[in-house]
Amino acid sequence: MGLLSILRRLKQSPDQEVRLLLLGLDNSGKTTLLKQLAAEDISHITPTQGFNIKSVQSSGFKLNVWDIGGQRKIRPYWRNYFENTDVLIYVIDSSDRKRLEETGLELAELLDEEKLAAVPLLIFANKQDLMTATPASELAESLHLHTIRDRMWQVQACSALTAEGVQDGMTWVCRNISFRKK
Ligand SMILES: Nc1nc2c(ncn2[C@@H]2O[C@H](COP(=O)(O)OP(=O)(O)OP(=O)(O)O)[C@@H](O)[C@H]2O)c(=O)[nH]1
Ligand SMILES: [Mg+2]
Repeated sequence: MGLLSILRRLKQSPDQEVRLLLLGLDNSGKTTLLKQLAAEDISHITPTQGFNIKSVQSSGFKLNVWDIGGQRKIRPYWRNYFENTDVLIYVIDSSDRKRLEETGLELAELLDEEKLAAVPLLIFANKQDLMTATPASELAESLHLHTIRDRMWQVQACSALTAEGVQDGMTWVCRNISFRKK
């Protein structure tokens, strides 16, 4: 390693801490995604009753990822986690056509939250490994995502099960981190 690159590394460290909030309906795959990000075993995941948090390093950032349970009775508690969020990651089960409207309504409510105003939004169109999954572009259209004009946003097709598309999504996240609190 050359002197310059060593100096550059020293200058960059310590990694900047960022807060990522993972939300979405129950069964959408948030915890599976979180474990995939942390390179942990994904074979024994049960519905989240409270929340999980993990820290992962990426692109010179220390990403503190908060995964909150998505069951209907837990959703009122989502708001306790809004503060200081740098990027909101919204996870959708692309194969769950029956709850597409429900997930759209929850997302619309989040976009109206003052504490999440202008926070960049990544939507993971998850479970793309399933034959029955709706393509990400079609989801974007159904949810009228093109009407979002008050923040940066992106839809990323992925499978938390196979990890396909997950890194592409995280690359977008790292490029769009907002440092509103600094
Ligand atoms: N086929 C497929 N199954 C997935 C994928 N991601 C998650 N699952 C499965 O979906 C189910 C729910 O996953 P979880 O990660 O527990 O979902 P969650 O969003 O954390 O659910 P709550 O904690 O209840 O909010 C599990 O059986 C996962 O194995 C995926 O990309 N493809
Ligand atoms: Mg969970």
